[in-house]
Amino acid sequence: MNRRDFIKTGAISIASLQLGDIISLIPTAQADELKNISNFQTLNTLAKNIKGIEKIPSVCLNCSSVCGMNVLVKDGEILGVAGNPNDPNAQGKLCAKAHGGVSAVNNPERIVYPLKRVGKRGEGLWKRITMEEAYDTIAQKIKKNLDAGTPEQVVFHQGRNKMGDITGRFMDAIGSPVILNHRGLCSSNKRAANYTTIGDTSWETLDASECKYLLNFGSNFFETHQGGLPLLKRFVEGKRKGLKLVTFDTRLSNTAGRSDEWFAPFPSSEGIIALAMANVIIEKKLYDKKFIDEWCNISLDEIIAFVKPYTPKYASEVSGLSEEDIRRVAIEFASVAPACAAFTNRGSQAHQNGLNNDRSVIILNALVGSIGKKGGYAFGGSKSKSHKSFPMPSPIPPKPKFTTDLEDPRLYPLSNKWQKMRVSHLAFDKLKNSGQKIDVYMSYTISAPQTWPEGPTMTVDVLKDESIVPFHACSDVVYSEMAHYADIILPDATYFERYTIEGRNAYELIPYFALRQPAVEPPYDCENFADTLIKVGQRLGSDVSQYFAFDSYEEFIKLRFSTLPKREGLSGFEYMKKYGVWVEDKEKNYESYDKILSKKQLEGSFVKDDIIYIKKKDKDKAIGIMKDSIARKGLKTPSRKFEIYSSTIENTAKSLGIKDDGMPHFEMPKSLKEIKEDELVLTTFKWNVHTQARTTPQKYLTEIVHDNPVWINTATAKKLNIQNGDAMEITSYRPKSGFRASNNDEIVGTMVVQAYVTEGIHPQVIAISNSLGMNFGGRIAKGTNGKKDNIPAFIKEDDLELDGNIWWDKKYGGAGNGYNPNHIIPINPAPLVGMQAWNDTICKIRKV
Ligand SMILES: Nc1nc2c(c(=O)[nH]1)N[C@H]1C(S)=C(S)[C@@H](COP(=O)(O)OP(=O)(O)OC[C@H]3O[C@@H](n4cnc5c(=O)[nH]c(N)nc54)[C@H](O)[C@@H]3O)O[C@H]1N2
Ligand SMILES: Nc1nc2c(c(=O)[nH]1)N[C@H]1C(S)=C(S)[C@@H](COP(=O)(O)OP(=O)(O)OC[C@H]3O[C@@H](n4cnc5c(=O)[nH]c(N)nc54)[C@H](O)[C@@H]3O)O[C@H]1N2
Ligand code: SF4
Ligand SMILES: [Mo]
Repeated sequence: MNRRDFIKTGAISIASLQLGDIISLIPTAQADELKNISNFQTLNTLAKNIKGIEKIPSVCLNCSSVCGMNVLVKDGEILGVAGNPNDPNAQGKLCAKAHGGVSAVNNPERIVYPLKRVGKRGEGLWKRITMEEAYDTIAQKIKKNLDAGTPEQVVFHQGRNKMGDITGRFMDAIGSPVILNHRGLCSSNKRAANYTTIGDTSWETLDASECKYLLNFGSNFFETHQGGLPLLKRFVEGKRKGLKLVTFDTRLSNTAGRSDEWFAPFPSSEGIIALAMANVIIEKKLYDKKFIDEWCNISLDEIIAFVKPYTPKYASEVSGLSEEDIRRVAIEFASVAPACAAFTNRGSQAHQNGLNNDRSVIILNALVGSIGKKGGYAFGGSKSKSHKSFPMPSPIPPKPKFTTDLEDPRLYPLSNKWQKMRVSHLAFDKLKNSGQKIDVYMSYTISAPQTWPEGPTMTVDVLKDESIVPFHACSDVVYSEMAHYADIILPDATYFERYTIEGRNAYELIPYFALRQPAVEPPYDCENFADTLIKVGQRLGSDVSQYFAFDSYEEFIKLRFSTLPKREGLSGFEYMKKYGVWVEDKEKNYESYDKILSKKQLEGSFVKDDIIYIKKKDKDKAIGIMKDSIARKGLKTPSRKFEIYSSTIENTAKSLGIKDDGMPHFEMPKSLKEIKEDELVLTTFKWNVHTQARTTPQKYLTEIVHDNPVWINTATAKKLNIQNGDAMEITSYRPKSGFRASNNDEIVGTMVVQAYVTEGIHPQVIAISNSLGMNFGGRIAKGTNGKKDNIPAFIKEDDLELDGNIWWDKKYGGAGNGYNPNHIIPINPAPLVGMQAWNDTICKIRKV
């Protein structure tokens, strides 16, 4: 039965669960007979019925690259997706995950009703309720805190939330600053490195199609990366013109394997490799003197003195790379400047010293003058029209005037300096061990029990404890690891069924934005969480409801687009619905810092120490820099120049009693420095067909990858008598510095997992992917066959492909659902920024 029939026949064919019925959602692993029924019709149907297919422009959200797509719809049913050629970033390309994502819509294990917990938290007993009851219950819990004057006890925890416009408005309206997110797990060191040096951006936007040499420190952009597909598309174009790619990854990722050269450095040594390359570039006089003189905030002589100690010999000792390679690659890189770029990602930044690693890499671009240049370390992505540039409907709620230690931790002052990056991986520990109380916890697109360090242990302990988390409302599309610990589950619309104003770094360096719009209606009681919040807001009394005087999120988006000029005779909203994308009529944004400020821009400005300011009430705002008596825009750092030395870092460190002269420096994290011969470094990575915790319930993707053995080097395995496929036990230890530091080998956890023996990894490193090892999320995520009828909260009709066809079920000799490594990875925030140092975990292994 297809989706249209679900909708048409309504109540008769929907799930058997009646209002008030109670059911158990603890996953039952009743095996079914393997059946050879295949009902895979999508592609066939698509080919046969090519006529009459509607193309609805929208935006993919199966990962954070947000590529433009056309959703192919016939008779109210999604047949598939194709790239939207109007999208300037992905330019009509999509990856496998985009196609796999379609299965989330008609997933028979989708949550389609609001559910209320009965029994104990985590017991898995649920009662079907109405959406009205859900709104009222949540509103009442929140109202209690508003009446008591404790709005900060209402916490909103978001993951990849693309509707900050409405969720932020909601939190502002109720007066709570406590918004937690995922950034400290993801990219805050990298962002902080870009902000301290360039100031203008949290993220580079490589001009790869024009580039001749890429130095990749720990990005796997063939498979992952936050702008992966748009970058890869341009990389391929560059490659045709002779672009060379050199990758530093501890593991032979698909990017490393397809690079011209792959080096596997010792973890955390990326910074010293980059600094040694800087040393070589200086020694060989391959630097761009003009850029340094004009745009760097320290002189060439100061740079010479600063890089002096970082010799190729020193870097070789630390990283294991040869001196010759470091020299040669540095020379090759600098020789093609400015059409070259050195860049980073989680391989370099997810360390205790990640901020310095990434700063050291970015500085290479400044030395050779490729910052903002054609083919270089371009940026200007932040100039893309983001949802921030659209007006918010009035009245606009004021921002709360206070913060709490939960979302604004005093120990990590740089976490929220430029952007709200938080250090949310400390939040659960704080709730357990500090006095901060909360009352209402709302979670949205986040699966902390799965994706957090110590998620399956610490996070779950806290979420289960009703004295710490008295009330938890979770919005989700499946019965996830997070939903299992909720009191109310809100059935969300999938990203095929809702609106969002989207946009990312503009890889064409021309501002753009996109619209995600519903291609089909959400089924049953499913509702965009934005609409749910609007309805809850309307129930919170006039102080709050005044900010939610619109019927729906669609109306909210229309109001926000109301200032767009007409195009092709269409209103902004109509234009966006038709094309999905708006590209500004502008030139490519190269060397934005060199732009001359216009008379209009300079109106009311004054100059102090060469910096141009505009008078503002609170603090004068810097808008440019005088150079040879000409007013230019400059970079958005305090000095308006590229900052090799950072006063922000020096001063922040001082405020915490940490010694730091503000220059990037290399210091190996204590645990790694003191690593013993029988110890290894445990690292993690992401799969090409999985995204975090969101794709595992999607059948085609999980059919491709459902297992994640631990990568171990052949020589290391041989020493321990471990063969490919053997079970091995990993024991991990607390870090020797930082949060909960322990010098006594305090164990975090152990896990037994299969070995994947390969030459493709550093001998002192092991690697395991995340995204798998789910306890919930349905039969696909669990890797277990079972009868659909056991889980009547979901769409009643089963998908015949799932009905007993999960061939990787352990019961049939398959690999099962894989492993989640996060219970053995310690919470480990890096200094100043608080980024989780995922790749610094010391462990020991033994054959079992
Ligand atoms: N070991 C290890 N752990 C990691 C990482 C790693 O490399 N290694 N990576 C880290 C990184 S970079 C990040 S960003 C974090 C991400 O971690 P998360 O933010 O937790 O992951 P997501 O996959 O974005 O969110 C998953 C949740 O959103 C739900 N969901 C999916 N679609 C929808 C929807 O449309 N609506 C609603 N309401 N819910 C939805 C899913 O069912 C799931 O419960 O994980 C981190 N964890
Ligand atoms: N397919 C897919 N795409 C995604 C995502 C996804 O989950 N799946 N997630 C999105 C998100 S939220 C993010 S943050 C990005 C992440 O994008 P990336 O940062 O590119 O991905 P990761 O796999 O986290 O890490 C990149 C590489 O770092 C390597 N590495 C680990 N430790 C070290 C080390 O100590 N040194 C060095 N040099 N390398 C090391 C790993 O082997 C891995 O290949 O991808 C985004 N895109
Ligand atoms: S890279 Fe991410 S956003 Fe782009 S098509 Fe693939 S899953 Fe979708
Ligand atoms: Mo991430």
